[in-house]
Amino acid sequence: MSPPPVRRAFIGLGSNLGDRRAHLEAAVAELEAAGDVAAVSPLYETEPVGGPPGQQNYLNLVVELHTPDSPRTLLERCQAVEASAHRTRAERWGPRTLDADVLLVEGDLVDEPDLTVPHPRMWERRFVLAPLADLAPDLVTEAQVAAAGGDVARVGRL
Ligand code: GSY
Repeated sequence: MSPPPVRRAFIGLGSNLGDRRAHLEAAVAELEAAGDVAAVSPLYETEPVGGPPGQQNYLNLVVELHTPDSPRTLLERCQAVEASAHRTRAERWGPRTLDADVLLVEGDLVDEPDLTVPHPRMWERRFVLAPLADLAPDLVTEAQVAAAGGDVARVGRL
C-alpha cells in the first residue's frame, strides 16, 4: 500500500489568557517537533469574537503543515497542544490559554459530530482569514479577508 500523500494543512492558534505569546510559542514548538511545519504566519492582535464582555484581546496566528496526517490526527495534535497549555473547557467562547483548530486540509472534507473541515466558521472570522491569507493567498482572497468580521492588527512575528 502506498503511504498517505503529503498535503498542505492549516492550524489556527489563539490565546487570550495568561502569557499569550508564551502559549503560542510553546504550541508552535510542540507542532514543530513532528517535523512537518512549513510556515508560521505573522502574529495578530485581535478583537475577541463571541464570549463574555471584557475579555482580553487575543493573539492569533496560523501554522502551515506539509503533512501526511489525516484531519483526525491533526485534531488529536490540536487537543494535545491545548492540553499542554493546561486549557480547561470551563466556558464556551470564554477566555482560554490556547485554542487550536484544524482549519483546512487541502483536498479533504470532513463532516463528523466532533470535527468539521474546513472549519465551519473560518470564513466569517478575520482573525483566521488574515493570517491564513498571508500564508495561502491562493486559497483566501483579500476581498474575503475584508468581508470577514472582527478587528485585527498585525503585530510582528513570534
Ligand atoms: O475559535 C478560537 C477561539 N476564539 C477566538 C480567537 O482565537 N480569536 C478571537 N479574536 N476571538 C475568538 N473567539 C474565540 S471563541
